[in-house]
Amino acid sequence: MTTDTAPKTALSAQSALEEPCSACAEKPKEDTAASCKMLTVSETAAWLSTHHNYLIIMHAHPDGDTLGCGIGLRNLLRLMGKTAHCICADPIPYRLQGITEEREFLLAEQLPDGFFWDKVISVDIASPSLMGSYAIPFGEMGRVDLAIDHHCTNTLFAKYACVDGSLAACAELIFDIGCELFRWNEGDRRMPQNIAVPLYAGLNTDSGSFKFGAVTPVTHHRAAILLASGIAHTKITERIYGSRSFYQVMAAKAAYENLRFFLDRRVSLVSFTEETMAEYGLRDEDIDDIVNMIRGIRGVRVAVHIRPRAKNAYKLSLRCEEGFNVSKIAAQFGGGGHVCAAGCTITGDIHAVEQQIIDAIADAFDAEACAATAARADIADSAAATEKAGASL
Ligand SMILES: [Mn+2]
Repeated sequence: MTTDTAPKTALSAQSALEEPCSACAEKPKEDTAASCKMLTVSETAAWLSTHHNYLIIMHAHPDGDTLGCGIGLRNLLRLMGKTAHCICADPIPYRLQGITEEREFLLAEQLPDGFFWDKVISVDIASPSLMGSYAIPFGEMGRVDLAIDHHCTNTLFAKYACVDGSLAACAELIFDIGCELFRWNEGDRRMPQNIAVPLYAGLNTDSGSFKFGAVTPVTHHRAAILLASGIAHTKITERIYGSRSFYQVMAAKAAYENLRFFLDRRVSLVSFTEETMAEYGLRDEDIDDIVNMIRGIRGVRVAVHIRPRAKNAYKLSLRCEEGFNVSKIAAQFGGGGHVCAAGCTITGDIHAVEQQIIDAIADAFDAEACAATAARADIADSAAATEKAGASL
């Protein structure tokens, strides 16, 4: 167990924290990483046992994983006899409202009177900017005590971090922490439903319904234990995937009308501007799935969805086939994410933003082609050398 006396200011870089992540070999940024201490799952469980009043922050524009982690962790902490509340800078999309039975709002101003937290935890958040309006008061002021995350691009902005970049969902980490404390993975102990439901929703959504490359036998083992708790999994997935709103259908229609291809049809791209959003009456949550819709097209290696974020700023969602790495491209624009699913924000007018992302992808394709040519030349050289050596015998 570690003590709670981490230095509050960034000092010299600690070499141990700069080890490349095994999943994507990205390095955390040195300045923010300097004072962060990594915790294992069991150290995290012990840390959670030590303190009493927790505030949990989810990322803005919440997805199933951040919500599942926030609500699952909150209910886990309450089971431990702690006080815990969650906050999220943006409203919960309709399809994810089933994750919590309480239909509560999760805004900071709606926290109960008299609640004072002594520790702040972020879940599924790779960097402070992803907290939306809570980025400055919490993330950038260095007020996050513990970051629990599965992004290998985590900037280690918190005092402590429990990060495993190899996991399909951050919910798997909350699951492991819960099992460390309550041994739900042993014998016939059952995880309470108010923890298993949000964790299953997080795991199912972030793993692409168990389709993504990060899914392992252990992922399925965790899912098996969640199902064994008796949750109504079809009810959860029906709410999440089984119905679409009128506006989600309008978003799909607008996306197909705006779909374009670049670089010999290896890149599919849909841009939504403020005008497109207004024309179809779309809100941000209506267009979350567009990038996945334009991803599974034969011959397309990278899918790009561009949406308005602020005045003259656009958010880009990137997806790619296995063997390519969109998190590297997102990182060039200050973003991040996973190898096959990443995002970033670029400022400028829409045409300039499109040009920049296409240029970056073209450069990556070129670099890939150069590497392939060099590898072929190496093989040819070594074949020639072998032949020469054979001839001289
Ligand atoms: Mn996640």
